[in-house]
Amino acid sequence: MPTTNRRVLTLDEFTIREMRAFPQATGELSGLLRDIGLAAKRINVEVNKAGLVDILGDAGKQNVQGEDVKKLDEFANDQMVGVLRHGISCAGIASEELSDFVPFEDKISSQSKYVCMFDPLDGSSNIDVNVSIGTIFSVYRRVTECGIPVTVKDFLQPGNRIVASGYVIYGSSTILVYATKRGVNGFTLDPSIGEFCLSHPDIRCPENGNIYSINHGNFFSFSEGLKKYVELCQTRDKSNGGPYTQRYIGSMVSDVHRGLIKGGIFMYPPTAAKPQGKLRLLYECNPLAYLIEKAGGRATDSKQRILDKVPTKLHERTGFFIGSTKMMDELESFLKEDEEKK
Ligand code: AHM
Ligand code: MG
Repeated sequence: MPTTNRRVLTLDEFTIREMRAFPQATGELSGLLRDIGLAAKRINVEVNKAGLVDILGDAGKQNVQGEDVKKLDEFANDQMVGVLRHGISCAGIASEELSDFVPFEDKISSQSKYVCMFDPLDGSSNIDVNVSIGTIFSVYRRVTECGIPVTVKDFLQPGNRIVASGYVIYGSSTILVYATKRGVNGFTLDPSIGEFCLSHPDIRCPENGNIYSINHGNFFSFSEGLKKYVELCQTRDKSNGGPYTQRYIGSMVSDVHRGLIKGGIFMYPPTAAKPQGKLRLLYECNPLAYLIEKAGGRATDSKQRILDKVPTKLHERTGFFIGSTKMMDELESFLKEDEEKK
């Protein structure tokens, strides 16, 4: 019979160990992360059998952003809402798939000090073609007092107030990466025991890299500065690490994860079709920006730090640039030119 390897730390063991570093901690945050881990395991099971059951394809509806909703999106959303509603650590949620936030009004949940925001399945256009997709989440301390239903104020907080954020990627393996002020750690799902096990302790984003990630199809609607930066990526000489490699999965969570591990930059600027940008500040950009900063990288909207943006509505979109600090510095020197020309 195989013996358990006690050198492996599970997600639950890790979060409890982290909690012990704070004698005043109530365990609510560890509970919440455990709930998210549970939802992720259930989503993972469905993602893995997506080709086998009648879960592929559009659900025949559009979400609040006017985009097609896939069945798996709905399933993932239901799992996230379900575990958080029935857990004891979350007072309310907001989701990319729902038009409005949802307060959890039962006695236990409404006493909780945390709210959670998520994109239940990022990169969903990739579901039908077996490409990695993921769940992105962030946790904030509510600003209203505990005991009453949460309000929109609890959700419209800048990213610099995040308590924890992270993502799960359903890929060649399933990995959950999360950040708190204590750092960034990654846990790979061991399917034989159904547990997320610490596989990437204390992740640091390399200062520099040679992979850039952007949808080149939009090239002609990029700003002049951005066009020049992209051209530099392609033409820089060998002694300067060039030419850079271009990679674009179309699931931001996977593109950003690659940058976190290998070094790199991911860019989704405003385009002619999406003048405010495509990606959502609250569900997609803030959680990844918090995580990359905790790992030593940076994220901006080209004018300011993503985490300092004060949101005005739940489904707000933004331009997004994220990655290794040296690459971000260079990119910003080009984007500055655009600002100076205005
Ligand atoms: P989604 O949340 O509807 O899946 O959309 C977000 C995704 C990102 O993961 C990805 O980087 C981007 O949209 C791809 O968009 P495009 O096809 O315009 O390049
Ligand atoms: Mg998304």
